Amino acid sequence: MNNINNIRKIEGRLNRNYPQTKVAIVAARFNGAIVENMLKGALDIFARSGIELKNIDLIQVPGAFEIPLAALQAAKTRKYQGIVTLGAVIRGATAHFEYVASGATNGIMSAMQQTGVPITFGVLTTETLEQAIERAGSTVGNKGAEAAMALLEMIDVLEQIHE
Ligand code: INI
Repeated sequence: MNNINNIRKIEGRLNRNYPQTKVAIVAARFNGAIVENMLKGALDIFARSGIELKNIDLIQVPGAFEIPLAALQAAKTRKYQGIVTLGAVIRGATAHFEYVASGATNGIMSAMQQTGVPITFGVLTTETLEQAIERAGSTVGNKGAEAAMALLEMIDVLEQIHE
């Protein structure tokens, strides 16, 4: 009988450190107070995972719509093992919510697929400012921290796939 325990299993390890890993954070300035809280969450995860500050580049762009281009160009340099994107698109605040939100989402996915560099999605898309605040470190977690954790997991998974 085949034993599932004999299968080589690849998944992100929670107990490893990332002292050599270089990452970029692409953050939108639009809704800056929200994004700043997500940035704090992401930096906290990186610090706890042994990523050194000198190995983190923060790339700031005007809004979520500009995130994909900056992420794509950063990925193309091959300097980073992974990229976190941070932004907040709030429906209440804009008539062109759908365009900005879907432009950011599709563009980030496309940048990742074009380059093979993991890029995680820390872009909030919410109905209201209150929902954004809740997800940026108050009552419903911190989407920036989640995106940083997902990035570390993907970096580890990709390293193991290539081993
Ligand atoms: N950018 C955001 O990051 N969040 C928003 O909620 C938003 N709104 O409301 O419009 C927003 N707009 C700016 C957009 O991302 C571009 O910077 C702008 O259109 C210039 O290209």
